[in-house]
Amino acid sequence: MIKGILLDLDGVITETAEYHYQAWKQLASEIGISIDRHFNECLKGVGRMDSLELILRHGGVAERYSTEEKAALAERKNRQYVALLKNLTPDHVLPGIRDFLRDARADGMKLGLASASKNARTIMNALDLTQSIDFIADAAVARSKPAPDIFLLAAEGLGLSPEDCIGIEDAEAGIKAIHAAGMKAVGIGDAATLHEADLLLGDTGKLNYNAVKNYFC
Ligand code: B16
Ligand code: MG
Repeated sequence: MIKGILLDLDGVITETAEYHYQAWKQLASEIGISIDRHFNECLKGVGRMDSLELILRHGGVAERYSTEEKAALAERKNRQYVALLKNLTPDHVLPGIRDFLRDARADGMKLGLASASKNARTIMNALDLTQSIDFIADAAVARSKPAPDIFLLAAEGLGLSPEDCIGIEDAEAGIKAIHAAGMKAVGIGDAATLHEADLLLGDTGKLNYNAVKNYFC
């Protein structure tokens, strides 16, 4: 019997990956590194500093920057990302998500957000979804996915045991994090990257609350 559903944000509730990509691409080009959309796939669900490390390694310059310089680079990227978030409106909620949240709540399910983003609250406000969920876990106090921290924090925030919850994710690191937390995972995306998911759906339009509940109960 599941009592709580923990959702990822980027790639599940909305598609902020494109803004992350634009902001990282600009920063990378400013320091002489070229990244493309294919490379961006491996940044999905990965925290800010870990994403920067991957980009620096990709450019072969991981040793060139001090800890302070890396923090400044990440901050520069975040300023650009936050500026791009001004474009976000309630129309940017992915298909099926509003109905899913509404149906889950009407059935008494507790809903939590388990995003790696420190901008999660800003994004949920821009989407007008803050009132539709019960708890937003704080990415600042969690180790990055694939560590289970953010999902464990979200379950705790809802007052539930991990085994009473399922997680929904679009990234491989996220599916691993859900499993490491002792929960079952719904993957949104393709089988090539999300084959470890317990239930795999191609996109959020296929996310039907009753079907998900019946699958896991
Ligand atoms: P921020 P999710 C993740 O969101 C993004 O997929 C990832 O690209 C980003 O680096 C990470 O949040 C941190 O975001 O820089 O805003 O703190 O998929 O876990 O909702
Ligand atoms: Mg995601």
